[in-house]
Amino acid sequence: MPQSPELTKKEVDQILSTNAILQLTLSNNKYVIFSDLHLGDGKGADNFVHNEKVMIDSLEHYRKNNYKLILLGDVEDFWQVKLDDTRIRYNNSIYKKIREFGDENVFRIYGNHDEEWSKKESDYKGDKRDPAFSDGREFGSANKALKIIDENGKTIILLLHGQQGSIESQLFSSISKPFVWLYGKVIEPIFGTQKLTAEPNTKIDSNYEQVYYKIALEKKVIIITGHSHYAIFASMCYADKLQKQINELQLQIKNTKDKQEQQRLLDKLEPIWRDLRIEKARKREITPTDPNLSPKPCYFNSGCCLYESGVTCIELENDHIKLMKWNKDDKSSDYGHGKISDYYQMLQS
Ligand SMILES: [Mn+2]
Repeated sequence: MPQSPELTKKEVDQILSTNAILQLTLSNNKYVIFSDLHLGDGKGADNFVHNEKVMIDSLEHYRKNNYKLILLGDVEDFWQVKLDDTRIRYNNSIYKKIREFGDENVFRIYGNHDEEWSKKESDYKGDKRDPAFSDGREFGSANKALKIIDENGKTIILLLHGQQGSIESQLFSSISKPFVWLYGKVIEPIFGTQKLTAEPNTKIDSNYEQVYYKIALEKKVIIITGHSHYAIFASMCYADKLQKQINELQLQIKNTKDKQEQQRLLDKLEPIWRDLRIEKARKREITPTDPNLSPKPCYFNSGCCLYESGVTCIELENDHIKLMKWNKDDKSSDYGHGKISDYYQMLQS
């Protein structure tokens, strides 16, 4: 589905110009941003379930270190599974770990696969309460976007899932129910049955990153999205980071005589290769921004929680921003970090 630059800009303009968007401050605060878990029911179509443990461990880490949690959309996959079934599967694991942050420390932004959280009116017949919170809030309680402001109230960072401006989201905003309880009634005549069997990480148009990058440049604001399942730090893609890691490890292997050490490095190399192969297979090895220029560090993407080897997230701590990868085997790794004020300043010139 194409990403319309005009539509995206219009929607971002609207979000930037309204005071009705939740605002958070950076100073003395720590936030961790996760998106695109696509929680299902733990069965065959659930692409998240293999990362359940690493997700629990990372949530535990951030809660213990006093982070606030930002859920940047597509936490559930209502296109495939009903909330009641997702709740049954994850209530005592992922949702429990989220609730442990405390309701006041969790901020939910809705995406296109969990858009139901935006809707006060829903035909869903099941339990509409949000399992990410203890206070019983229901559909209609989530945020469209979130602004990180400085001490003068100026927006430094805009956070949104990223479905804004996609033709698909335009189509479905007029339909008040998700796929799964509409099968065969509305969706099928529009897309045919093929669309319904697609994996949850739907193909996002290749101009997606460029569109948000250009808007960030134009609006002179740092933008963080999810949605594409494509982790980006400071306008640089995840595949570039993986390639850099591989090069470094290969050099180490070459310079090592010790057979055991060589094997250890090779074992380390294997999952990184695997992730890079996946990135390449999904044609995500693209330069997300203008290939003719060195990109300004204004666009970030939290990636997703569906990687074969783990999950990615973005940390904000005072003036620092970091892209983290939590691996199933060897804990966490830093995929890029820097100072928000530096990046913001570079954007103003
Ligand atoms: Mn999405």
